[in-house]
Amino acid sequence: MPDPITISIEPYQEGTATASSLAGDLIGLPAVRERISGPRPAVADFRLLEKDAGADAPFRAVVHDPDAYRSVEVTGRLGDLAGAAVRSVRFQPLPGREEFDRAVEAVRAHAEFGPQLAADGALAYRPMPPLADVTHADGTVDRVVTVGLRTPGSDVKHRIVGVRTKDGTVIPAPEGVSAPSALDCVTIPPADNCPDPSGGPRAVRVRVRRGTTELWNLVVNRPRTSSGVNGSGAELRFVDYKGERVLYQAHAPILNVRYTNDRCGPFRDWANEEVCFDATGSDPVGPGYRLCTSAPRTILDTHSDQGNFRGVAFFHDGSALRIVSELAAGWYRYVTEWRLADDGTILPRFGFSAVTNPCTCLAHTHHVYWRLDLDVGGSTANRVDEFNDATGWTPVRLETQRTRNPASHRQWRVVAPATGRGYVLVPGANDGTADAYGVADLWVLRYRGTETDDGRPSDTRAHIGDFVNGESVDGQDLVVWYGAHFFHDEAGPPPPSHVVGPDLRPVVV
Ligand SMILES: [Cu+2]
Repeated sequence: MPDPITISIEPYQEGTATASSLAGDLIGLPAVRERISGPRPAVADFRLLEKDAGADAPFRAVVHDPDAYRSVEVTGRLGDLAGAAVRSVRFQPLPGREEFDRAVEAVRAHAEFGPQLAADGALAYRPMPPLADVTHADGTVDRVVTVGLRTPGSDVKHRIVGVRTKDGTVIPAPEGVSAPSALDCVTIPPADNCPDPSGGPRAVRVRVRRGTTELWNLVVNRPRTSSGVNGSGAELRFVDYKGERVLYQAHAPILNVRYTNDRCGPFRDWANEEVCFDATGSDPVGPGYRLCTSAPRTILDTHSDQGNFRGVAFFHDGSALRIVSELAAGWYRYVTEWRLADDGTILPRFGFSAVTNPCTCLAHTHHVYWRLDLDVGGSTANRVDEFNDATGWTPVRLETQRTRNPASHRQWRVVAPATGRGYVLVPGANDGTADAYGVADLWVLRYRGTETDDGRPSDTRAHIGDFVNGESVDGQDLVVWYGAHFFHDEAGPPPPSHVVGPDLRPVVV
């Protein structure tokens, strides 16, 4: 009998500056107050731009004024806040539950749509896209929250309306949303009705031990506190296996979907809105992090949007620690999961589902892009090799973006030259190959603290390629991005699985 596995979870305290510790100082900067004068300014985004940042790290923050609907970006160094640069930027925070519920109330009070919503089987739901803001000739912008209406009794089964946040005016056909549709896709109604208690730590330190041997030691952020302008799912940091660093950070900052012939969308999704799934166990550090006594069950298992928990669920299944959460973006539902096996193998996973909507019965492709900041063996000097049948392993010298080639068994490995230890990245059988919209399957980049996501591109496509500019990656601190592409067509044969992701297997070369 091997020794039993024990899992410990404790709150993790950031060692460096955070948005909440700096909020007052940032909002109080004269250059910020000049542009942001409303009564409720808030730091909407904050990040340090350097690994293992010290007291004078460079940072970037966004301060948002929800009343004037204006935002500024603040960039500078922690040691010299007064010297920070401030400039106006466009920023549209996602509608929270309260704002969305207010929009639904406005629709219920509307002369035409109110009665429709009272009918049997009718419902109001969060659609895509979440906002349909209107820009006026004078440059001011009205925030418009979209509301999806399902009216099963009529020819029009779904329509998306807008509600102007400042006065509750209903806009029957806002620009930029799909036309009213006779399609009624997916029979799962949106629920999202599990408790959402406040409190609980932003992040936790998790340890997996076999007997007295520590296998895994890492920090986990729930999706709600994950990094990136659109969040990045369940996020891992400082991942050590048997006392040696493997990953500095691992997350999925880019998520989008494109429909064949653009019959809906395309949409850039977000990965920080948690929804309900089933997780049975205890919450050792408060809400949001649950240690399970049985396997968590998501919408992919239950075909239901209901559940008893939101946040991150941990479960050891006998050979691996599973780290599971479920996300919503409009009508989409995503399962974000990491499996950390006792033997050192790492399996990033993403699963795709949806609740009632007018789009997903049309053929579409989901794209998810993981950012894997590998620091194998604790060293930041790593190397990437690419394998092909004809040529064997070839070192990658310069930043590059690559596509899969199953015929030549193409795969990649990240190696610490000092020790020969590394990880092979084997593409998943279900991971597809990039089309023009998917861009590519793998990127090798020099580590840059400013390149943790692709920002706010004006289109929905992934813009990781903007970071490929010929820098050396041989023996450098490097980052691998990996894309998976899931073709979803309910009219075609059912896919073998609704889950994608590569395998990262430890090797010694
Ligand atoms: Cu789909």
